[in-house]
Amino acid sequence: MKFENKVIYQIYPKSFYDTNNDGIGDLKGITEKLDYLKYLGIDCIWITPFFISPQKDNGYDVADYYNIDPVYGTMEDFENLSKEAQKRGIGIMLDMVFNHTSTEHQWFKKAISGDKKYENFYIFKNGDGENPPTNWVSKFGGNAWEYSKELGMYYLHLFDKTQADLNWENPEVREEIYKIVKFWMEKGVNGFRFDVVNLISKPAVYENDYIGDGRRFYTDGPKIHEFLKELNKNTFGKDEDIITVGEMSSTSMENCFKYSGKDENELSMVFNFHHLKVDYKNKDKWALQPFDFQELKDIFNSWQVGMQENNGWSALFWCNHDQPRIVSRLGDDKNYWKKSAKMLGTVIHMLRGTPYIYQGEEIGMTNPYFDKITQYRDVESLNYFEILKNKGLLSEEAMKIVMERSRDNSRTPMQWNSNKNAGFTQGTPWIDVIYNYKDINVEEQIKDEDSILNYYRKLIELRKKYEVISLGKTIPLAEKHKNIYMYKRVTEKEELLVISNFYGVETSIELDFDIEEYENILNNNNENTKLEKIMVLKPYDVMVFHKTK
Ligand code: TEU
Ligand code: CA
Repeated sequence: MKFENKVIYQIYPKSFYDTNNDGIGDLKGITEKLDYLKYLGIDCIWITPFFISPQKDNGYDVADYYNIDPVYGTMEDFENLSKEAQKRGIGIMLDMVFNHTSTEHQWFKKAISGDKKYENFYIFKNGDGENPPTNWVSKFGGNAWEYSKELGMYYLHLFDKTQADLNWENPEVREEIYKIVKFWMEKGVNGFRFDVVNLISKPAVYENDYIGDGRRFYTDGPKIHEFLKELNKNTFGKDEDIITVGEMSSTSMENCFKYSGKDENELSMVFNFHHLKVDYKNKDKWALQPFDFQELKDIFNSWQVGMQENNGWSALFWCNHDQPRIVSRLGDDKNYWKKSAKMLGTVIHMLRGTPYIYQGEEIGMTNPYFDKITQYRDVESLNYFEILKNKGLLSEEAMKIVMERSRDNSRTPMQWNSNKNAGFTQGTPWIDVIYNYKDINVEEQIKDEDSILNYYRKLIELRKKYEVISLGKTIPLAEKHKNIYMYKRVTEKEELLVISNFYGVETSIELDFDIEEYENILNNNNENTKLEKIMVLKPYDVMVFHKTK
C-alpha cells in the first residue's frame, strides 16, 4: 500500500460508537460506522489500543497484547470488523505500545515476584540513598521512578506509575515484541502506529538532569535506529503493503530523516509535535499563551523543506486523542467556527505528507469547556490540576489551564445526531457529551452541502485527483506575513497554490509571481475566487489554486 495519496482516520474506540449501551464505545461500533467512513472517503483507520488493559491510561497500559479487552468486544468482533473494512477497501492500523507495559502484565507480575528473567524485562535500579535513582520527571507529573517494595528497587515509568518502561537492551524483550507484531500481521492488519517509539532506547548510564526533566537522555536515544531497523527486518519490513508510523516525542528533524527515510528501512512516516507547542509558554504545556503564528509557520516551513530534501515523510495532523480540538485552539469556535475549521483542515491536507483526521475533526467538534474537575477523566489532567494548585494557583486558575490543555478535550463522545447523548449511546456515556451536539453532528452535516464534513470529503477527493498534492515539493511563500500562511506545491507537470488567513481580520498580500492560468479548485468563502495581483482575504479565508504546466 503506497501511503503518499492515502488519508488516515484515527478512531478512539472508547468515544466512537457504543453498541451495547454500557456507555463505552466498542469494536462493533466501529463496524457499524464503516459506511460512514467510506462516505467520508478515507483509506485507512488507525484504532487506538483495545487490548486487555486496566485502562489507567485508556488502553495505553497494556496487560496482554494478544487479547481484546472485553469492554471493547471479542476477537470475533475484531475479525468481523477487519472483514467488513476490507470489503469496503478500508485498511486497519493498530496502535502498538512497546515503550512500556501495564504493571498488570504477566511479565511485570513475574518480575516483582522475584523471577530474574522478567526483572530484566524492565528497568529496575537501586535508589540514590533516600532518593529515586534519578530526578527525571514523568510525562504525567511527579518523579519517573516508583519504588517496588517487593524488590527493594525502583522501576522507571516515563508515563503513569502503572506503565513500567520495558528494557529494550534485553534481546528477549525484542523477540517478544516481534512475536506480537507478527501475530497481528497474520490477522491481516494493514499497518501499525508505534506509541512513543523514539523513547525506547535508554542511556547506558542513568544520571540526574540538572537542566531539564530527563528527556534529553532517552529521547531519540543511543540505539534507537538500530532497534527500529531490527524491528523492521524481523517483522513488517518485507511486506510492502504495511504502513507504519512512529509517534516521535520531542524529536529532532535529523532523526526523523532516518526514522522515515526512503532507504533507511525503519518506518513509513513520523508524527512530530513541534507545531502543537506554539501555544505553550516557555515550552510548558501547563502555562498558557496565545499561539505564536510566526513560530508555527517557521516549523511547518522548515520541516516541509527539510524532510523533502532528505527523503523523509511526515504524518500531517492537527488533532489526536492527546490534543485539544484545533478549531477551539487555533481557530475561532465562536465567531468563525465553520470557516476557521475549513481553513485549518485545508492547510494541513495540502502539505507534503500523509494527512490524519481524528474522529470528530471532520465535523468541527470543539473543546467541551468542562468547568468542574469531576467532569475530567484523564489521569494527566487530574494529576496536573493538583500539581498546579500545589504550585499556588487558585482552583479557578488551575481549572482554566486544564480546560484549555486537557487531553479530554478530544475524548468526548463522537456527535452522530441530535438525539440523546448525540446518538453515541443509550446508556450513560463514560465522559460527558458536549453541550453543542444539537448543532454540531454528523447527521446535520451530511444534509448540508456547505458543511465542514462535506468540505473534508472534498479535501480527500482532491488528493486523489491531483497528483501534485501527494508528490509535489513544497515551496514556502510569504514567510514573514503577519496573518497569511501561503505555500506552493510543485511537480514538473502541475502547480498548487494555497493561501490562508489565520486570523479573524481582513488582510491582503501582493503576489510577486506570474498569476496566469491558475484555476481555483477549493475555497471556504463560497465564491469562485480569481487569483489577483493583490489578494484580499476575509477572516479565516482559504483558497487553493491549481495549474497544469
Ligand atoms: O502519548 C505520548 C506523549 O508524550 C503525549 O502526547 C502525552 O500525552 C503528552 O506528553 C502529555 O503532555 C502517547 C499516547 O498517544 C498517549 O495517549 C499515551 O498516554 C502515552 O503515549 C503513553 O502511552
Ligand atoms: Ca459498549
